[in-house]
Amino acid sequence: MSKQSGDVRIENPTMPAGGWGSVQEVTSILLHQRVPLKDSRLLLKQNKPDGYACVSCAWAKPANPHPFEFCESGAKATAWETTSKTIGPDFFERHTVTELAAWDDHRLEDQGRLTVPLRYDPQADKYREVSWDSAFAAIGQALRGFDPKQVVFYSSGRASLETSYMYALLARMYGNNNLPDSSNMCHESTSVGLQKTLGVPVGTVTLDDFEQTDCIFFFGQNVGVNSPRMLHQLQAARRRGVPIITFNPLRERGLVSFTNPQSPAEMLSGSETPISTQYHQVKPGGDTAALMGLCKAILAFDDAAHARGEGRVLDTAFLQEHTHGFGDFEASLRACAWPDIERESGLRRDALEGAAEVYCKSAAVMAVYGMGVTQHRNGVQNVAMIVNLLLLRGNVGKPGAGVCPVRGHSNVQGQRTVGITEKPELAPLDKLKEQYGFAPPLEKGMNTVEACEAILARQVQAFIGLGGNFVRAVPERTLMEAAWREIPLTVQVSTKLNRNHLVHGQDSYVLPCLGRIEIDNQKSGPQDVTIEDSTACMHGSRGMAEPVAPTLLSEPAIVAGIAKATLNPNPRVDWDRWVGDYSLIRDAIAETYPEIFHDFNARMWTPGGFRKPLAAANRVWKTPSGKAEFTVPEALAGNPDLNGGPATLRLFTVRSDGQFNTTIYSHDDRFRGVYGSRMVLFMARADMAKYALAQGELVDLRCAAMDGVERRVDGLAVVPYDVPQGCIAGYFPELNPLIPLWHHAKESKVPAAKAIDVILERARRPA
Ligand SMILES: Nc1nc2c(c(=O)[nH]1)N[C@H]1C(S)=C(S)[C@@H](COP(=O)(O)OP(=O)(O)OC[C@H]3O[C@@H](n4cnc5c(=O)[nH]c(N)nc54)[C@H](O)[C@@H]3O)O[C@H]1N2
Ligand SMILES: Nc1nc2c(c(=O)[nH]1)N[C@H]1C(S)=C(S)[C@@H](COP(=O)(O)OP(=O)(O)OC[C@H]3O[C@@H](n4cnc5c(=O)[nH]c(N)nc54)[C@H](O)[C@@H]3O)O[C@H]1N2
Ligand SMILES: [Mo]
Repeated sequence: MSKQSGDVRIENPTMPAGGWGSVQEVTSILLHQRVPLKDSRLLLKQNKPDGYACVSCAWAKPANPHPFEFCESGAKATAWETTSKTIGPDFFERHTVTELAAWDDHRLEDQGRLTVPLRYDPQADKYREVSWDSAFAAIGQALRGFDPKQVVFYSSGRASLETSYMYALLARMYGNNNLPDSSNMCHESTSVGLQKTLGVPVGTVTLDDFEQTDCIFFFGQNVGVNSPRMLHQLQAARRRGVPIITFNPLRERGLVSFTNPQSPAEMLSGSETPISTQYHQVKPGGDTAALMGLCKAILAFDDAAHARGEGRVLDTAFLQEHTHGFGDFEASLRACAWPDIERESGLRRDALEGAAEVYCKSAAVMAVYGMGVTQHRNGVQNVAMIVNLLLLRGNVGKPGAGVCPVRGHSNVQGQRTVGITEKPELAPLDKLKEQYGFAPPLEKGMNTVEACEAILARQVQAFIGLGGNFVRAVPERTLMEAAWREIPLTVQVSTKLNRNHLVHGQDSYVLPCLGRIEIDNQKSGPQDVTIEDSTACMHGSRGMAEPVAPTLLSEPAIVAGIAKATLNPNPRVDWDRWVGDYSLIRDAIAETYPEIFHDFNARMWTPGGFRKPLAAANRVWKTPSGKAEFTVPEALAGNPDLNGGPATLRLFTVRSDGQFNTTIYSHDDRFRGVYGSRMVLFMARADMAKYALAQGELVDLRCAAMDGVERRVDGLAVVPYDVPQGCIAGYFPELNPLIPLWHHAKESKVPAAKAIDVILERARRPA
C-alpha cells in the first residue's frame, strides 16, 4: 500500500498575488507574533525617506513612496523582528541543545528574540548566559591563538553598511580576506558575469527606467513572493501596455496576476492585473539555450529585413561603437541548431520567435532576473547571455533599458560595496593601508564554497557568523553538519535561535544583537544606519521600535567588542568612538570610497537614495577591451557534471511566501496552495502518471551523483503542479542535503540549487 502524508493539505491556488489573502496574512502574523499595537503602526514608516529600510528584500525604495510602502513579505519580516516574544537564560536552562535540535526551523525561531549572550556548556548540554565582557575576552583570546588563514568571517546580507565596513576591516586587520557572504550563494554569478561583460558588478536600471521601458523580459525570479513591492512597478508598466515576457519552469501565481492590496478600488472590485503577457516554461538550466534561441531569431529577423532592403533590426551603430566580440557571437548563433535549442530549453522555436518579435518591436527593453538564472553550473554564462540579448539592440545605458538582477537580502549589494569580499583585488587595500597604517593581507580569501571545503577538510579553526544560518543554507548538509561540530570555535551574531546554534562548534557562542527596526542608542544618542538597494541607491534607516531587551548590543558594538579583544591596539582605529557615533564610521567609509560616498552623512537621507556611480549606465565600459563584451556560450546544456541519465528527474529548489530563506514563518504556501507541510514535491501530472503516484503520496529522493556520498531526503508528499515533464520542485532549505558541494557555478561558485538530478523512490519509511 502506498504511503500518504497525513499533514499536508493541497488546494487549488486561485487567488492573485496581493489581494485579500495578503491582508489576512499580515494581520495574522502581527497577532501571532504579539506585536504591540504601537509597533504595528511602524509599518507606515517602512521604506519611507525618514523611516527604516525594510529588513526583508533589497528592492528599491522610491522617492515618492506609496502611503503604505510595504508588502506582505515586509510586514511579516517586521512582525518577526519586532515580536514581543523573547527567550532568556531560563529558556536555555529548561531545554538541552539535543532536545532543541529535534524542533523544526519554524518552532526554533518562533520562540522569539534572543536576549542575552550565551556560551555552550558541554557538561550540561545547554547554553548558559555569559557576560558580554567575558564572551569578547574569550573569543579574542582564542582568535589570537589561531592561524588567521584558518578563521572565517561570514556575513548574511542584512548588516548595515556601517557594520559591514567594520567587519571587513576586522578580518583584514586580523590577517585574512576570508569574507564569504550570502551573496556567494545568490547573485555572485551576477557580480562575476556583469563585471566581465559590462564592467559593473551590479544592475544598471533604476525605478525611472520602469516608467520608460517598452518591454520587460523576466527570467527566474518570483516577484510576488520574493520582492512584492516591485509588483507596483510591474502593474504600472502593464497598465501602460508594456509586455512582460516571463521565463520560468513553474507557473508562479505572482507572475500571473496581481491585485494591489493598497488600492481600495481594486480590493473591492476584486480586479486583477495580469502580469505576464507571455509565459515560457523553460526547463531548469535551459536559459542559455532559450536565450540563444531568442538571439538567433533576432538575427534571422535582421537578415530578413536586410534582404528586403529595410532598416536593420540590430542596433548596428551601437554594436560598432560600444561592443566587442559580436562577430564571434553571431557565428555561434548561426552554427547553433534549432533542434538543440528546443531540446535544451524545452521551448518551441515558434514560441521563442514570438518572444523575439516583441523584443524587436520595443525601443527600450529591460531584463529582470533572479535565482533561476544564477544558481546553476552555467549561472555566469546565463547572466552573460542576458547581456548578449540586451546588447543586440543597444538595450543598456539608455532610458527604459538595462539589466536588473533582483537582489535578495536587504543590504547584500551594499556589503560588497564597503569591502566584504574574499577577492583582494575588489577591496581598496592601498587606501586601507594609508588610512589605517596596517598591511592588509594580499592572499585571496575563501568564498562560501571554499569555506565549506575547508570545514570539511577540518582546516577551519573558527567561524564567525554575522547573521545568517550557514549550515542550513549551504549544500552538502550531512557532511557539513558532522564537520561543523569539529570546528574549535563558532560564534554566531543573531537575532533568533536557529539551526546553526544547535549544530555548533566545540566552543560555541551566540551573541544577540539589535535588529534594524529597533532604536539604537549610543553615547551620542540614537543612531541611524545605511543600506544599498538593488538599484545601487543608498538609504538612511532609523530604528523606531523599543529594543526587545536592554541587554542587546548593536552589531557595530559586537564587531567592535570582538575587534578590541582580538587585535593589537591601533591608534588610527578607535572602535569605541565609532560605536559611540555612527556618523564617524560613515566619515571613514567616505574617506575609503570618496567617489561613491563623498558627503555621506549629508546625503544619506536623499529621498529615493543617492546612487553609486555606474559607468555602464552611461555607456562607459570598464572592461579590458573598453567595450561591452559579447560572450560565446561554452555549451547549451546546463548541467554537464550531474547528468544522471534518463532515470533521473531534475529538481529545482524554491522559496514560499511562508519563509525568508531559512526563517520559516509558517508551513503554508498560499501562492501554490499547499498548507501544513513543506515536505512536498511539485510534479507534473504526466510524471505522476508515469511513476504511478497519487496526490499526497510519499516519495524519497536520492541525488544522482555517483561519487560515493549518499545524499537523500525522505518522506516528500507529491503535489501535482504545472511544471515541465521531467522536472520537479521543492523547498529550500529542506532539500539542501541533496546538493553536492562541488555542484556549483563554474566561475562564481554559487551552489547550483536550481538543477539537481535526482532519483525518485517510493517512500521506504512509514509516514
Ligand atoms: N518572502 C521572501 N522574500 C525573499 C526571500 C525569501 O526567502 N522569502 N529571500 C530573499 C533572497 S536572499 C533572495 S536571493 C531572493 C530570491 O528570490 P528569487 O530569485 O525569486 O528566488 P527563488 O524563489 O529561489 O527562485 C526564483 C524562481 O526561479 C524559478 N526557476 C528555477 N529554476 C529556473 C531556471 O532554470 N530558469 C528559470 N528561468 N527560472 C527558474 C523558480 O520557479 C522560481 O520562481 O528573494 C529575497 N526575498
Ligand atoms: N537549496 C537552496 N539553497 C539556498 C538557496 C536556494 O535558493 N536553494 N538560496 C541561497 C541564498 S540566495 C541565500 S541569500 C542563502 C541565505 O543564507 P543566510 O543569509 O545565511 O540565511 P538566512 O536564512 O537569511 O539567515 C537567517 C538568520 O539570520 C539571523 N538574523 C536575522 N536578522 C538579523 C539581524 O538583523 N542581524 C543578525 N546578526 N542576524 C540576523 C537570524 O538569527 C536568522 O535565524 O541561502 C542560500 N541557499
Ligand atoms: Mo539570496
